[in-house]
Amino acid sequence: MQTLSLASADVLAGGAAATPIAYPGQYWDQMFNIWLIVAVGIYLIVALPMLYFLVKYRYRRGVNEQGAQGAHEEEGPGIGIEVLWTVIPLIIVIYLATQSLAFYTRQRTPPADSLPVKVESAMWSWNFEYSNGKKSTTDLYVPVGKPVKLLLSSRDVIHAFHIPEAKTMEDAVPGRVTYLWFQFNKTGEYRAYCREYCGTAHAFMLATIKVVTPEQFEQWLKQPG
Ligand SMILES: [Cu+2]
Repeated sequence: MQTLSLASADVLAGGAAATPIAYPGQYWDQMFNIWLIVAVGIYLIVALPMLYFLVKYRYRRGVNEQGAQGAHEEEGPGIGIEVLWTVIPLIIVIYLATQSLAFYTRQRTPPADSLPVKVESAMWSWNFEYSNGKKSTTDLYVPVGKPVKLLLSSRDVIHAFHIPEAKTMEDAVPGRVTYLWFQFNKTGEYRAYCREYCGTAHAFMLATIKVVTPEQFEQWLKQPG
């Protein structure tokens, strides 16, 4: 059900109707697209008239060489246009700020039915523990279509758990528990990396996220070990 509600939220946010490969990556893509559209729009509104005026009012010998003396100081651009070019950018930046805050909140707030997994990092490995006590190293098994909340800690130095496909990352810091959440909507294997330089074997500090069907996951979870 969570998959459905997350997917319908995407449609409301103007995203693609097709289920995305992973959350919260999808939210970042939507935000990127919104900022891109706004930025390109503003660029065109500014740059196209600029190019036109550049040609129209270019210097030509003997043509209007004195300029309209004092005209700007006396008349000014007018209060109407002043208000217009103050209010419109204000609305745009308020929109971008609230939109960004909404996306940020979604990507930082694990859905209520998230599957909790403890992640202990150490030079140089990732160790996972599920709520029934089941442990694994390097391989993180998760069910497809289900949000997963990772509770990160570290035994030694600062590491960072990074899942490129889900566009999410969080530091694992000694002495405290940090978190991130993600959800994969397609079975398969995805890579996770340590994204905080943590010593000699940092580059080999990898994990594999094995996204399996809920049945396979339940079966795996019940196996001792
Ligand atoms: Cu590391």
